[in-house]
Amino acid sequence: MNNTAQKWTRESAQKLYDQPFMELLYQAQTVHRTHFDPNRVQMSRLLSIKTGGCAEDCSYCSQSARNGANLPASKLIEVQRVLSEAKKARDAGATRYCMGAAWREPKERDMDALVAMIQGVQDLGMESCMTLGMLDNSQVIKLKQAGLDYYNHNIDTSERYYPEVITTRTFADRIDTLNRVREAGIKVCSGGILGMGEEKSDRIDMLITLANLPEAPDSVPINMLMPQADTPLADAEPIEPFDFVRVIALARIMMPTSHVRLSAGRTDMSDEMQAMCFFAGANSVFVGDTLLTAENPESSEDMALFNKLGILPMEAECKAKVEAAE
Ligand code: SAM
Ligand code: DTB
Ligand code: SF4
Repeated sequence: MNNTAQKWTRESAQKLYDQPFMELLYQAQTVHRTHFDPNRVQMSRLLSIKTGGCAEDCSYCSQSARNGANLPASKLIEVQRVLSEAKKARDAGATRYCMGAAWREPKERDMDALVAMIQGVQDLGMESCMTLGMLDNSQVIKLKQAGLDYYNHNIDTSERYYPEVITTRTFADRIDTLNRVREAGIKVCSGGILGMGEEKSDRIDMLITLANLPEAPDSVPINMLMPQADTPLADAEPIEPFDFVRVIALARIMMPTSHVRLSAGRTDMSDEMQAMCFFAGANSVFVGDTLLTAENPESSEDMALFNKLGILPMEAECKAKVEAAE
């Protein structure tokens, strides 16, 4: 349980954020050590199960049909293909399999295949995660009954900045889906993107919204914008690395028992920046050379970095359960 007894205000969160860098990092690492082994990082693998042609207008995304990126739209891929990819990911060390679809929301006709994917991933002894856009109550219940462990649905930025980035849905729509997912008993994965031209206060406000949810998300992905050609954010000013690390540290302090995921954008980070993020409390990454459509570090590069830092993979809870039952 990630019950957030403390309700964060802008004042209390900003006071933490504005501390000297070393104080902030020391505090974040101290919090981190009270809840986690600082040398373990959870490893998830992503697969795009339906790519491109999305009806939403997210300014950062190559998959929006409304942006100029013109990524060809594919259909939902076959269950067997998903499961053979999931098996490869498991054999390469991933403990959670995350399936993403470029949808505003799933259609009724897709539900049976989604259920089969969840069950297949579970049978492989991995945790399952899906990110499919908005969900209604009956869809949430079907996914829960199939055994879905996590649902990813990012708030992306602050409520103030949200309409500058997306106009085809509201911040409140996002929170509604998050509440439905949590109430159905599926673990929540929600975070955002840094480097979209937002202010420091937007980054802090995004974390306040997440930490002040009725229950803080179990996973908090912090993405660094990967600028995509022919999208409105193709030329966005990159975020200063120390500012990025500060947000990771703040997320760790404000959501002490959540997994903070160093998500998209690692190909543009030095080993030293990633190490600083782990020190600041990040304890989850996506592994494998592709995210949904964009690049991620090669496995060999990640293994070399983890070996240099003495980082070991974190076991999945459900995998441990499967092994104990055998
Ligand atoms: N369509 C679903 C949705 O939007 O919820 C699921 C897939 S969507 C690609 C998942 C998340 O990936 C987005 O919410 C966003 O935070 C992140 N993302 C997408 N494009 C990105 C980019 N170019 N750089 C960094 N993060 C990105
Ligand atoms: C999240 O916060 N980041 C992942 C996952 N959730 C679904 C997606 C990153 C996408 C990066 C751009 C791409 O691969 O197209
Ligand atoms: Fe569609 Fe998701 Fe991309 Fe937005 S982020 S355009 S909803 S795939």
